[in-house]
Amino acid sequence: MEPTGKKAWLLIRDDPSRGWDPEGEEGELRVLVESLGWEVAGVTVQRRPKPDPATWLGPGKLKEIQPLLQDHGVTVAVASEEISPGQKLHLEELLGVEVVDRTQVVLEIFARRARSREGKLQVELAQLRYLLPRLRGRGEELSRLGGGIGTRGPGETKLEMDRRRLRERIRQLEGEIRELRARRELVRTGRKRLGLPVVALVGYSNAGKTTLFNRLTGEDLPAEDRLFVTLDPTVRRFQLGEGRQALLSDTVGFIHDLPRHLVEAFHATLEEVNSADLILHVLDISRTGWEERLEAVEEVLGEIGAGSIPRLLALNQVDRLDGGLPPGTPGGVPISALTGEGLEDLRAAIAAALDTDSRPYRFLIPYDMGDLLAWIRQTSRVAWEKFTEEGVELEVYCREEVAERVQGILWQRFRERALRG
Ligand SMILES: Nc1nc2c(ncn2[C@@H]2O[C@H](COP(=O)(O)OP(=O)(O)OP(=O)(O)O)[C@@H](O)[C@H]2O)c(=O)[nH]1
Ligand SMILES: [Mg+2]
Repeated sequence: MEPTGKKAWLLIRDDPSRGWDPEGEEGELRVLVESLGWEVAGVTVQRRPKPDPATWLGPGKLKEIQPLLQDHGVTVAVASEEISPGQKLHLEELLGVEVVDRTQVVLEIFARRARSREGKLQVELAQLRYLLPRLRGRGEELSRLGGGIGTRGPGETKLEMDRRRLRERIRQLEGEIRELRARRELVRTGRKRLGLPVVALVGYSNAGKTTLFNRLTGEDLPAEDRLFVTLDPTVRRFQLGEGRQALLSDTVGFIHDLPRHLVEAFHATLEEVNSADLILHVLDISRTGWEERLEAVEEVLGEIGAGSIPRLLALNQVDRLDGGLPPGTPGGVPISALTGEGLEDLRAAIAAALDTDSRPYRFLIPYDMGDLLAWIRQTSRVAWEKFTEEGVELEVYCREEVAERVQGILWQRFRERALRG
């Protein structure tokens, strides 16, 4: 846990139409705020289907809690959803303390967790895009940016100058991210040439994606009981059983209402998910609120354009269940990434899911083409093999692109032989 800093008061707008119960909302906001090392001194929930345009929560309620904040020595109030710059200003006036919203909290967690250059650039971009419409001429928000002092043009106010610098920095970041994105695209193309299908792990933050990734690939990436431990995508080979292999990618976890700025800025990272052959959705089935988390992940998948990629659901953390699976559990493979329970079933289910767009092909592979034979065995399900005089004859179920490649290699070999006479 990071060193304690602020004393926070949570403000929650309970909106029945959002389908989130206020306890779930409160629990998650508390975890988010505590991840920053802030202490939660109290919570106020107001049932309010529509936010007040000026003050977000009702002004009466706010006046009522103002002295409470004073008594508890609260230094910051946290709004449970993104609020407008005007609402923030009014809230600060009414409450007499700094007000931040959930988006800012999430952005700050991301900023603290980012390790790679790409991760840092993406977080900074998201933060600046959030900040730009909120600059109010105080200029102090810019102190985080550090760096040189821009020169003021003739007649330009401090605020205008700050905005201009911010826009310049945003443009610069967008350019750098574009370059990184192009490089990532190249790496993906290279991977495609391996011919192995790509399985992308997705899921709510803290569901157990990295723990499962480590189990399946034998890696040792950090997995912890905190939100947003993973920010950078990692891709590794893993075994599907019967000698078959695929690539597995681990990436940033989702939460409900993932700030729009983050989804946009993390496009390069999220493209790992978009380009997958199969999405393996890891759901923590042991904790209440899994329905909402399932829904939230589906929503983000839709937002990033991955809605039509085939899914497989892994019902994780079954070791924590007392009885069986909770009523209404959707179809999926029950597993425990921690104990390893169910992982063989999961591998088989992944293989089967990848086979859905496979068709049967028959090949004859000469004995001196051992590499090709090994590659076919890794990428495809072998129905039968026969050792004949000319080579190994086999029937496999594979995707068209794999079959085309094998046929291409065999054809080239045939031509070389024919030319030599
Ligand atoms: N009991 C139990 N705990 C698990 C299981 N899978 C993961 N955990 C724990 O849950 C916590 C989160 O696991 P991670 O693998 O970091 O989760 P994640 O989905 O990668 O999370 P982010 O990267 O933060 O989005 C860790 O403390 C794990 O030890 C499981 O099957 N059973
Ligand atoms: Mg992780």
